[in-house]
Amino acid sequence: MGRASGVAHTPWPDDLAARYRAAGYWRGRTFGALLSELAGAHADRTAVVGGSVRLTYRELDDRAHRLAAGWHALGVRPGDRVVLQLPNDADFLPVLFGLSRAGAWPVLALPAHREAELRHFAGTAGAVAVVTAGPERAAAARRVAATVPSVRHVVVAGGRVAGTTDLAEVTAPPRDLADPDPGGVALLQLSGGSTGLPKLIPRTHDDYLYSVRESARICGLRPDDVYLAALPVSHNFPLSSPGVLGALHAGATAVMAPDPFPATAFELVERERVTVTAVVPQLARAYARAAASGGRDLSSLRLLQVGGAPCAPEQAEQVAAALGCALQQVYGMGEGLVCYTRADDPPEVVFGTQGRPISPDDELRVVDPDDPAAPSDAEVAPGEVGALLTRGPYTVRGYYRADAHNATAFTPDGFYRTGDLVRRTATGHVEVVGRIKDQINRGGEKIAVEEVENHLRAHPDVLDAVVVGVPDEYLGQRSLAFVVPAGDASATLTAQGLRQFVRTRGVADFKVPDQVRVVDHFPVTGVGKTSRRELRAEVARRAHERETKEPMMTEAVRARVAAVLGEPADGLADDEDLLARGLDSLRLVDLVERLRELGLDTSFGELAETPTIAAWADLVVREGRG
Ligand code: AMP
Ligand code: DBH
Repeated sequence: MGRASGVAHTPWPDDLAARYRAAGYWRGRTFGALLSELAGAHADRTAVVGGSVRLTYRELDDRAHRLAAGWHALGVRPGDRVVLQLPNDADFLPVLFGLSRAGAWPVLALPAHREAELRHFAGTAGAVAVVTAGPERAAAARRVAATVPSVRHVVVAGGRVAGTTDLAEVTAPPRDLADPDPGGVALLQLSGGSTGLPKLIPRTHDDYLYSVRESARICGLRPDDVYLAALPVSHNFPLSSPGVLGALHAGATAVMAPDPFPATAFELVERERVTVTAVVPQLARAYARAAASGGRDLSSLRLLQVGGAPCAPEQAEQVAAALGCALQQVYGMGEGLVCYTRADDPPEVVFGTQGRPISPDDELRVVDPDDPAAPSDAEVAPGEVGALLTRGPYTVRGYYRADAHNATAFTPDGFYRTGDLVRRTATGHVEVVGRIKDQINRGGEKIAVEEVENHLRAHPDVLDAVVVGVPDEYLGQRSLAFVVPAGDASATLTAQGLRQFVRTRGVADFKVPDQVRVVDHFPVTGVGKTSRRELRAEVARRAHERETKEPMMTEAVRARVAAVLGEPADGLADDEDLLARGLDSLRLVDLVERLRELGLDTSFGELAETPTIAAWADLVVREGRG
């Protein structure tokens, strides 16, 4: 073991492993053994609801045994990796447990992953099979199988696809298969992949089930609870925090939502009397708005978990009020550490922090983030913002087959560098302030983008906001805010109004977004988190276009100015003061209308601020269709 290539996972040091066992965190139980126990304890209770299928614990257990034997018959052996890409339906848990009983290690791909990602997972893991659903994903999986030699089987749920194995055929009479080592790998989670492709995270039976068990306890799950998996269930949050596994652990029911949108989720809440669900903040806001318009009985809901991305305190509070249930903030990562606000925390903690860790043995260090390339890892003063490092009984010590990356992603003493900027309160609660690399350096002034985003989100007409850094000739970087309006507020939201709003929130001037762009929606990652990477890529694309469009736009603006002035266009210089040239307020109003044709939503006041053709052309390129 150790960090040599080809090993399964980077083990915890012996002394710590012994301590985690002695403390009762690691109980030497596998996924398969857990399911057997649950089937004994809750045999006829409903374990899983997916579409029109309902499985009791006994049925789930039986299916998992048959699938395990089926995988074995296909030649899948202990330690083999299998890419698992199934949507939220009744197959997911039987397949997961079946693979686990066969000793295989599922690689938990998301339905949103495409061919390039699947190839990366299958290739890195050396997977022997890919399990997926639907004709398009099946076709992608077949192309992956054609190029990754280790892949011998493409298994497709829900029907026959040429050249693949129907999942329904992966079944055989239950047989005795050796229970895998509980200290060994149970599954490979995926990192969010904020840079490059997602990394594979080896989680052991011992460590993962510890986090599931404690999560279920912290969330007060009981047999009469009904958990709705609204987010894609292979993601760590809806899988394990406490997620569907936590629901099973408690003898409760896991309901699989085919999509996370309010119409679907609320119908299931009403029909199945759902008591707990988990969403990312963007969805939480959509739920709050949908709940306000009524129509469904949501009275069974007792707890809404919000996590995965930053949630502003105001919005947490609004969401809780709109849904009329308790709210819990959850800060977690596929690598391990999960923090929860607790049911008995005071409101300012529930709304204003992202909770505290699961385990008394989670070690958190908040260190100087100044130089990520040569980290000193010196702790900051208590209460100060710093980069979070963590290790503990369910946080991995290394990514799978990523030796080079592991050398920098972990400290020499085994702490995982989360990349998150946090502050710890005197009570030990964590406030996530931002990401190390999501800092904008605006002429030396550092801007934590989340801070500005939270101010924008506090605006009643704003559904969501993302701030990114844009290269700037003078400042190095300037800030650009993308804003999605709430409901039909798009007509009333203006760049100028939003900048003014941020100013009135009492923030430093340099934090007021240099530019604001109102958009319909954000690109999202597989689990529904806003993709900053895609937004940045779009900014780069536009910057490129801009270089080619700027001269064109300057001419378009010049022509319109000439028209309202009634003068020839070639007599108007780019940078002359047009107010001095007779562009009075009446004509400016006319010009506002004409610039609208170029996609620029501006005001008379904004134009008057810098009354030159060059400045307005710049506005058009930045904020109009330019
Ligand atoms: P992933 O790589 O998908 O496991 O995402 C983990 C990352 O999501 C964390 O390191 C945080 O950056 C972010 N995250 C998760 N939960 C929260 C939260 N409640 N607030 C802010 N950021 C979060
Ligand atoms: O974002 C995450 O990865 C996440 C959020 C909440 C997570 O992995 C978790 C809870 O377990």
